[in-house]
Amino acid sequence: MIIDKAEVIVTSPDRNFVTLKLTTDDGLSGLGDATLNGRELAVVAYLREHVVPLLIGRDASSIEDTWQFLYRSAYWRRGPVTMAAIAAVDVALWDIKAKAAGMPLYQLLGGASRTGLLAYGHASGKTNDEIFDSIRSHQEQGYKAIRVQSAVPGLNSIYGIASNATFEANKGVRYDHEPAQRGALPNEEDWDTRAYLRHIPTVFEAVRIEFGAELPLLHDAHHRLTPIQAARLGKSLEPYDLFWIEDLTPAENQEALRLVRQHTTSPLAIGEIFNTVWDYQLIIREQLIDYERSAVTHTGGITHLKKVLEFAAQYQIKSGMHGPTDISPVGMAAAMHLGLAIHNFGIQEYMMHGAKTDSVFEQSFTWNDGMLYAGDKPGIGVELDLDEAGRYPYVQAYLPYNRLADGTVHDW
Ligand code: GCO
Ligand code: MG
Repeated sequence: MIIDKAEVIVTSPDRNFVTLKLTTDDGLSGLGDATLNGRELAVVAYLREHVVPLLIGRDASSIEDTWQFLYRSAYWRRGPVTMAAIAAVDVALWDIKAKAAGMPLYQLLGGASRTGLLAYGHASGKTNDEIFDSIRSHQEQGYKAIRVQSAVPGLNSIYGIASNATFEANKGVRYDHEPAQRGALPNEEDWDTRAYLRHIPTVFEAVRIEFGAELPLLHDAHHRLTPIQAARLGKSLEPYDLFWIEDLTPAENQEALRLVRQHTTSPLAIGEIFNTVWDYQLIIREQLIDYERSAVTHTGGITHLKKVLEFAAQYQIKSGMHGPTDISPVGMAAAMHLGLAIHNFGIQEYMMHGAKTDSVFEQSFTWNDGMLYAGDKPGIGVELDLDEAGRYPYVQAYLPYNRLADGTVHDW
């Protein structure tokens, strides 16, 4: 099993995706997701210029050795570009190994620890009534756990809220905020932490009154708060029994969560922008979080994320893998196989992709009654239609950013 071909495929059906396809001399192929939203081409160049030449002629079955070789030989370790590139190689090699074994990947990872994966979707709205409609639409689609994001009175835009058009078109379920096709410059949004902290508890109070105590609810603060503001939000949401509050403080500062943890029993999740176990070292050891949010795609693939999650398991911390639409179906499938195999699975984020994306990536995972099922096809169970992919060339797209009322750039 010698790697004799490595192709980096860029396609933009509903948004940009970067996929690595490795082929071996005995005709097996594997896929890995290398999508880094808004910085896609940096990973493309990293792969094409620096990684592909190292792969040709290597033994496709040496997954751990290839991982260590790519990580250590670069000398410049970690970081989202490097780790997304390594992740793509790693997942493609696992896909090949599982195909060679004639097994779905989760079997090689130890076999299934559960029958399916509980997933959560994204409800949002500008008013409480819109949020209620969006929650109901999600429930009609089967979702049993729901993230709730709300507009804040006085602010024009806010993270995680569907535009009117996408909300209507997708009946509140599929929305493509942070889409491709944003044009040449990023959208500027506005932010006011005090207004947000006043408003969000009223939203969760209304949602609990409308939907009762049972429904697992989640919320994402998208790294916008200081530790003391985060502590206050955690405390003020305690009566509404959230499944988790995510990314309360900027993720770079692990120590910030010490203060938050001292003040609230709301469960905490962080890590969608982390890339390695080193980013988690302090918060796992000090038990400052309850769920770790890393995606296979951004955290060095199956090989590395499995190690991070095993470390987390020693402290009863569970997985809550990142799964927005900027993770491709290849990345989602990899997450499902890993989530099925590990003991400490918590929940999987799942935003459905659009029809065009589904036409490029032929998927065998399924969605039924709020649960994801990885399927039993050999490998990760996703194939890429190169002709379809070729119909959708790359589109320059940036994530939005925030400014405060006085013009200061704030965390987005
Ligand atoms: C989430 C995330 C995403 C990110 C996006 C950035 O919880 O799903 O916060 O919505 O903003 O992945 O590319
Ligand atoms: Mg998030």
